[in-house]
Amino acid sequence: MKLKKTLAKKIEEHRPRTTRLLKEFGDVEVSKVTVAQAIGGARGVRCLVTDVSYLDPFEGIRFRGRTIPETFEVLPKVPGREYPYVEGFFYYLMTSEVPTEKETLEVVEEFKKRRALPQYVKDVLRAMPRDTHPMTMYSAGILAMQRESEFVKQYNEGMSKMEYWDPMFEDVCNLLPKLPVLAAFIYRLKYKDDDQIDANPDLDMGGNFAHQMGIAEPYDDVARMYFILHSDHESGNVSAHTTHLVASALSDAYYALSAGINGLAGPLHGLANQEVLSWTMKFQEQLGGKEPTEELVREALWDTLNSGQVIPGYGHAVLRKTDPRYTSQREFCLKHLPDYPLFKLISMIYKVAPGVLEEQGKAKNPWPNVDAQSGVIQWYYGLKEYDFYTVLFGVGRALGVLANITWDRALGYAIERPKSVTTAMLEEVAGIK
Ligand code: AMX
Repeated sequence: MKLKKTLAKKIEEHRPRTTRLLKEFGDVEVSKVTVAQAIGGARGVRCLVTDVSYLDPFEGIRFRGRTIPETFEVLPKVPGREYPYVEGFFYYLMTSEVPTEKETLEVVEEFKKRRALPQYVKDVLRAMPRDTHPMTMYSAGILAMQRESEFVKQYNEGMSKMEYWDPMFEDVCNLLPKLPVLAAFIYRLKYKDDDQIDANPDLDMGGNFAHQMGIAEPYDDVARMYFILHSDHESGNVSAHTTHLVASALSDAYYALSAGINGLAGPLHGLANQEVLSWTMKFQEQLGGKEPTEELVREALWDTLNSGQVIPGYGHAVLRKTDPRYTSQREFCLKHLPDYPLFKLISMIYKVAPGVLEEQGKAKNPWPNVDAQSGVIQWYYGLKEYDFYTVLFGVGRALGVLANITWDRALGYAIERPKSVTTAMLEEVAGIK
């Protein structure tokens, strides 16, 4: 595969930079750690390295140096469709090079060969109670496939550190194409009486996902957009960091991704998209058929805050402006579903919520994040089972975190092991007698 050859070349080019930094500049200080950071989730401590994406607090995410619109613009598009191939995006994330159409199609074909879900995974999922959360099923499905790991096989046979990235890459390319298939299988198992739809050999990753979900066009483009938008958000977020942390112990891609997905399942992280829809539906129920107004939205948001809960979909640990992933999805809505009542309500919340959060004065960022806007699109295209939404996030997130752990192996990043201190030690540093 040209992808693998290009990656090998990029790795060779990159390795001396990391070696030089470590050997010649290892003692240079990058960041200090305050008491607030030690207690408060290491917010802002600069101690992770990734070149796959970078998150600027005001501009938002750049994938390999390109903004979201630039990324969509530059990648090869599926003929007749609005959004690029997810496979081409993966090529780009991995290598930083924009693939040609031919290079993209080679990945599309390779991924088709690798995407069939093993029967035992289906058996495992069918054995789980149907009311199991789909994120639990998704994580379990990934973990069940760990026995397939090429990395483990080659590691047990004995392999040089310099070659670790190769079987990791193979694991990633075996696992990634199965994820949308796994997600669609879980969806049809849980919500459609296990009435499964076979893969369509003519379709790319996004197209086949829509097909196996049983949702018509333009849902294929929604899937492509969604997977790309949710792929990566630099390395410190819970899902990316967890995947990296677990992989740092030389655990394989299956163990690492399954762990990262468990982190994504938390309501302060990926589950927020489910929470947004659940909040909105409850609000509509309370209205009992009345037209929503800005005043009613404001009251409901204050009720949420006053009962000690967070407003889902708003705020961010790093961002200090509206998330461009929110904006990108909003633009999709303005084009495809401008008059849809639920979109209008989400827009009304967008108008009111930042003011409410500012008035409350706690959140450092009152603006919406990706999760405030994603559910309405799914709902519009008929995917109303909102506890499934985080699985979609989890398929997208895999693209970024799996690219990252391949590079972790290539650059020989160490096992992660920050140092802890006791409360008494902090008190001593602070000068408390
Ligand atoms: N609603 C109410 N309170 C909020 C808030 C929100 N949306 N966002 C932040 N706050 C509160 C915090 O809970 C914290 O309160 P505390 O002092 O009583 O503990 C205070 O404001 C300061 O927090 P912060 O520094 O602004 O944010 P953070 O870095 O600690 O947390 C996040 C970031 C995303 C967890 C938080 O904004 C939040 O809970 N948002 C709602 C959940 C959500 O949308 N999560 C998805 C994030 C994106 C993603 O990962 N998918």
